[in-house]
Amino acid sequence: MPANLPPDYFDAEKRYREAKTPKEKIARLEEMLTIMPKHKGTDKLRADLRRRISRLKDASKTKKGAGRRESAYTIDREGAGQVVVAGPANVGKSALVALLTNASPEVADFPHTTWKPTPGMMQVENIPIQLVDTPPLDRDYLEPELLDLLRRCDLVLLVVDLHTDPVKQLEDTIKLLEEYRIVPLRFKARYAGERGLTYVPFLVLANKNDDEGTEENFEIFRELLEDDWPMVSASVTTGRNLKRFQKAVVERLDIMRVYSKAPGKEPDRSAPFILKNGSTVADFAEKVHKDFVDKFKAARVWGKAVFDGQKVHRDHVLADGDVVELQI
Ligand SMILES: Nc1nc2c(ncn2[C@@H]2O[C@H](COP(=O)(O)OP(=O)(O)OP(=O)(O)O)[C@@H](O)[C@H]2O)c(=O)[nH]1
Ligand SMILES: [Mg+2]
Repeated sequence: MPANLPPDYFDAEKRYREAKTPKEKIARLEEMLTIMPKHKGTDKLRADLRRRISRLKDASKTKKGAGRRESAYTIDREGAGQVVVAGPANVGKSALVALLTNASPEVADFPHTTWKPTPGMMQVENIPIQLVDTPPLDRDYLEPELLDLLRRCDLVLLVVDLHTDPVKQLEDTIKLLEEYRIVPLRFKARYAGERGLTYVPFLVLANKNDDEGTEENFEIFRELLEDDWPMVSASVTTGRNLKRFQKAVVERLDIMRVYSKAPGKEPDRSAPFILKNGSTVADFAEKVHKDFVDKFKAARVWGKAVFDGQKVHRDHVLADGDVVELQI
């Protein structure tokens, strides 16, 4: 589609080329962005302008700073797991992070709104989970640091839009990541013998399933997919199925909550210890305090799978919601 730019735009571009300082350049680029008409034919151009503005802003910040360049992609893992919200442009990644966490990334009705990752904490009952909003996965603007973030995280939440060819969105994204040696852990067997791959757990979120009327889109999407993806469908806008989505995230992170209890006292249920499913009493003790692993003599457990207060061995496998009293 042609861009059909108005003459004003070319005047602004000329002024941009004449600008000398970064501040002036940013102002001129912003001017070009305002003048540029908003339609499909200018998507890429606007994206490019926003990227240049963001780069310039970054660069001028670093200059003022104390030397070392702190990348926006250096995000400390917090809470029970780091979930990177990734996917094509305009699918609702930022809207999801803005709605479910304390962060407020910009949401807008055009592609390439996001240029930088933004972390926020999502509370699922009493489990804090970190969601990281990211720029769209686009071949033309792929930051190596985004790929590194995806390699390191605990779960990739791949968001697609049920209104705009979700099958293609999913397949293209997976293909792109595969080129950079990032592949779904679930399909590990397919890559047997290949080297240098990073296997990451994925969860697919088919977004914009706003009401009963869009449920059929989801059914069709699922039927058209060749692979059996861990998947959930919801709507950020209407809030439909978001609880189910949060539950799926916890399941995919493969975690459980265990509470610590002092003798004769009630446990603090607002502050669970988060452990991988299948963890034992010894793993729990280590989490409470690294000296405890060797020191504790016995443990008692209250929970669904045991008698209340039952004495257990250090290799006893715990279940979600268990309360443990370590006897030191
Ligand atoms: N109908 C509908 N629209 C949604 C939903 N979630 C997000 N949107 C809209 O989709 C558009 C894009 O949302 P963003 O959150 O900016 O999308 P993004 O994936 O972060 O986009 P980029 O930053 O460009 O990658 C906005 O107009 C949102 O209001 C949803 O569940 N239903
Ligand atoms: Mg965004």
